[in-house]
Amino acid sequence: MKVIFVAGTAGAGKSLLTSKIQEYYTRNGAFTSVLNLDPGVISLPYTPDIDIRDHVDIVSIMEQYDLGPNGALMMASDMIAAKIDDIQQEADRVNPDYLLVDTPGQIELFAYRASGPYFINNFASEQKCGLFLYDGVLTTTPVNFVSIALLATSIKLRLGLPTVNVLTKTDLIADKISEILRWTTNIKTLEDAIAATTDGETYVLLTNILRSLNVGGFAQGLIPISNSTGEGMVNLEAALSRILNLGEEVED
Ligand SMILES: Nc1nc2c(ncn2[C@@H]2O[C@H](COP(=O)(O)OP(=O)(O)O)[C@@H](O)[C@H]2O)c(=O)[nH]1
Ligand SMILES: [Mg+2]
Repeated sequence: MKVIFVAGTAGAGKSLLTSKIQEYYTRNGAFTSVLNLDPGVISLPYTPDIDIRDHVDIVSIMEQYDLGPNGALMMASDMIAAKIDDIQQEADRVNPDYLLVDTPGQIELFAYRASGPYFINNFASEQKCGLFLYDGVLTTTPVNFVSIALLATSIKLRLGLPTVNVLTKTDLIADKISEILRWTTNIKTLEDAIAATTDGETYVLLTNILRSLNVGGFAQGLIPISNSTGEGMVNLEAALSRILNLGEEVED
């Protein structure tokens, strides 16, 4: 079993991408299951094979501890760690080639509290990797791009997974994609875009952040995809394979 953790900001397309990867892998003959790790989600674009909501119930937490939705969501996210043995057993019983893990909508509850990293470190599998989704519609200005790259880097530090970076919703930003991709491959174009659109403190801050991010090779290989049209899925599968299967394609 190889595990892919799908992470990114709320609304970036994690759940929809999870369903699209499952479809893609299944079509190519790989036995692929999905674990929904978002205790607060109401509807999903796929049927989860394993579901944290079977173990952690937001409504009863709200009632039992007299909490509002945010407090209950925090508590529910913390409880993910306590349910790891049950989830592991279910996953081992299903034993797919690939287990896709759709992470909580609020990335900070998963990445910055203890339970997410704990779950990742302690879940037993052959291989693990992460996907980080840059929300296409939020990534179109240099300020937003650097801000999300900073978040992606911070989350990579927290989760400690080899990570593939993905730019989602390319169908909605067709006129911006080539510019964004240029920023990732030629840092000078991003510096120029920052210089052209910001000044003062913002400029100084962004330029300094960019310098540190660049040392870590921050957005290398950002893969543009659309969950609506399926564009880019082949490239995404190849990038995942490079990490998970040492370059082998998904089996037929
Ligand atoms: N046009 C378009 N919409 C998308 C794409 N990916 C996700 N969405 C939409 O964005 C919204 C949030 O997606 P969802 O998968 O729930 O995001 P999550 O919060 O990261 O799990 C939904 O309305 C999706 O239909 C995409 O590639 N293109
Ligand atoms: Mg979701």
